[in-house]
Amino acid sequence: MRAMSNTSSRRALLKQLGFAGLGLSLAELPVWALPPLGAGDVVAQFTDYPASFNPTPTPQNRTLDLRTMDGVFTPKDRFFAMQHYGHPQVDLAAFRLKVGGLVNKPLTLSLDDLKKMRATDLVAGFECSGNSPRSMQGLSGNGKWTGVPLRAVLDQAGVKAEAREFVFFGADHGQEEIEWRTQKFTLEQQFGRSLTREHALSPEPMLVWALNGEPLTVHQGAPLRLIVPGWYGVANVKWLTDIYVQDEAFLGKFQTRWYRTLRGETINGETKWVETAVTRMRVKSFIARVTTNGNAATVHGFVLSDGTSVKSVEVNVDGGAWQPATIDSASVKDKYGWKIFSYTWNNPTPGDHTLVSRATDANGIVQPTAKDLENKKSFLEDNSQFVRKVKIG
Ligand SMILES: Nc1nc2c(c(=O)[nH]1)N[C@H]1C(S)=C(S)[C@@H](COP(=O)(O)O)O[C@H]1N2
Ligand SMILES: [Mo]
Repeated sequence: MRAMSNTSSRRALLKQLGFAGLGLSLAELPVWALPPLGAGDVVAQFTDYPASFNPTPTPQNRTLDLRTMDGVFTPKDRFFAMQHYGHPQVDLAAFRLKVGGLVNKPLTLSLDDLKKMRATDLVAGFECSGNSPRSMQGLSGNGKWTGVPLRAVLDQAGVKAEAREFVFFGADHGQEEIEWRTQKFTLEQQFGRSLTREHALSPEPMLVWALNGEPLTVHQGAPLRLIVPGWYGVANVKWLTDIYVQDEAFLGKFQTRWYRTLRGETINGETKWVETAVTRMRVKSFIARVTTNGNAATVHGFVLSDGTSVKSVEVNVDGGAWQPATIDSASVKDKYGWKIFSYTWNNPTPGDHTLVSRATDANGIVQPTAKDLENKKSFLEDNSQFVRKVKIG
C-alpha cells in the first residue's frame, strides 16, 4: 500500500463524510493508509448506522466511528475509550509505579526512570470484548505504542522463584458489592487484572506511555498503561500504579466475573455449559469503507487477530459466492496490528446492497456467522461476520 502524503485527499474524505468541521488533526498522518481518494472516487453511504449511533455518549466514553478511518492507525482523539470507574485524577508529576510482593527488590519508578530504559515501539490493535455489530464495531482501535517490555522492569525487581501471579492495578476505583455465600460486603475496589508468571515474563507485554508518537491522553490511561498484545482490551490496564507479585491466583471482579464467556461446548462428545475467561482475541474482519469510481467499487476493511497470521479474507455481495479479497502486504508485517483488506466490486448497480466479509486464520479458524455463535449465551467475544448495508449511487 502506498505511503500517504496527500493531505488534501484526506481532507476530501473527511469532507465527503461530513466530518470536516470536527477539527480532526491532519498532523497525525499515519505511516500508511487506505489509498487516498483519487479524482472521481465517491464514498458510498452505509445505511446501517442506527439513528441513535453516538460516538461520544459521555465525555469519558468514546466509540470509533469506522467511517472516519482513513488509515490503519487510529488517532488518539478517536481511539475508543472504555472504563468502569470513569477517569481517575492522576498527578502526572508525582506519578510513581510501584512494584512489590514476591520480588527481591521492590521498586518505585517515575516515568523518567522508565523512559531511561531501552524504549521500543509496538504496533498493536485491540477491541473491547463487548465490541460487536451492535456498537458498529466501534469499540476497537489500532495504534503504535511506545514503552518498555514489562519483563525489563520485572527483571530489575528480581522475581522470586515462588511467584505465580502478577497483578496490575489502575488508579481508578469504586464501591463494589462483594458477595460471599449469604453475606454482602460493600468495599472500595481498585481496577485490577492479572497475568500468569509465564505470560508476564514473556517478551510481549509492554508498559507504554505513548500512542502514535504522542503521550497517552487521560482516555488511554496516562501516564502509563499495560499493553498485552493479542488479548482483548480488558487486559490493557490503564492508569497503571501498582504491580504486585504473588503466589495465589487473583480473583478480582474484572478478572474472574465480568470478563467471562458462557457457552455450550462439546466436551468428550457431550454438550457442557462452560464459563471461560476472556483472553486472546478471536479472529474478526469488518468492512469499513466502500468507494465507487466509474463502473467499479472498492471495498476496504480491517482484520483483527490475536497475532495468528491471517490466511484469507473473503467478501460476499448480496448473498452471492464468497470472493477472495486482497490483504495489504505492508500491514501484514506487524504481527499484532490490524490488517487492511480490499476487494474490487465490478459493476455495482445503483441502489441498496448487502456486503459481508469473513476472515480465516492460519490455523483454519473461520470467522463465524451470528448463527454459529448461538451457543454463546453471554454477549462478550462476538466475532461474528458483520453484515453491512450500503447504498450505491
Ligand atoms: N484502569 C483501568 N484499565 C482498563 C479499564 C478500566 O476500567 N480501568 N477498562 C479495560 C477495558 S474493558 C478495555 S476494553 C480497555 C479499553 O482501552 P481504551 O479505553 O484505551 O480503548 O481498557 C481496559 N483497561
Ligand atoms: Mo472492554
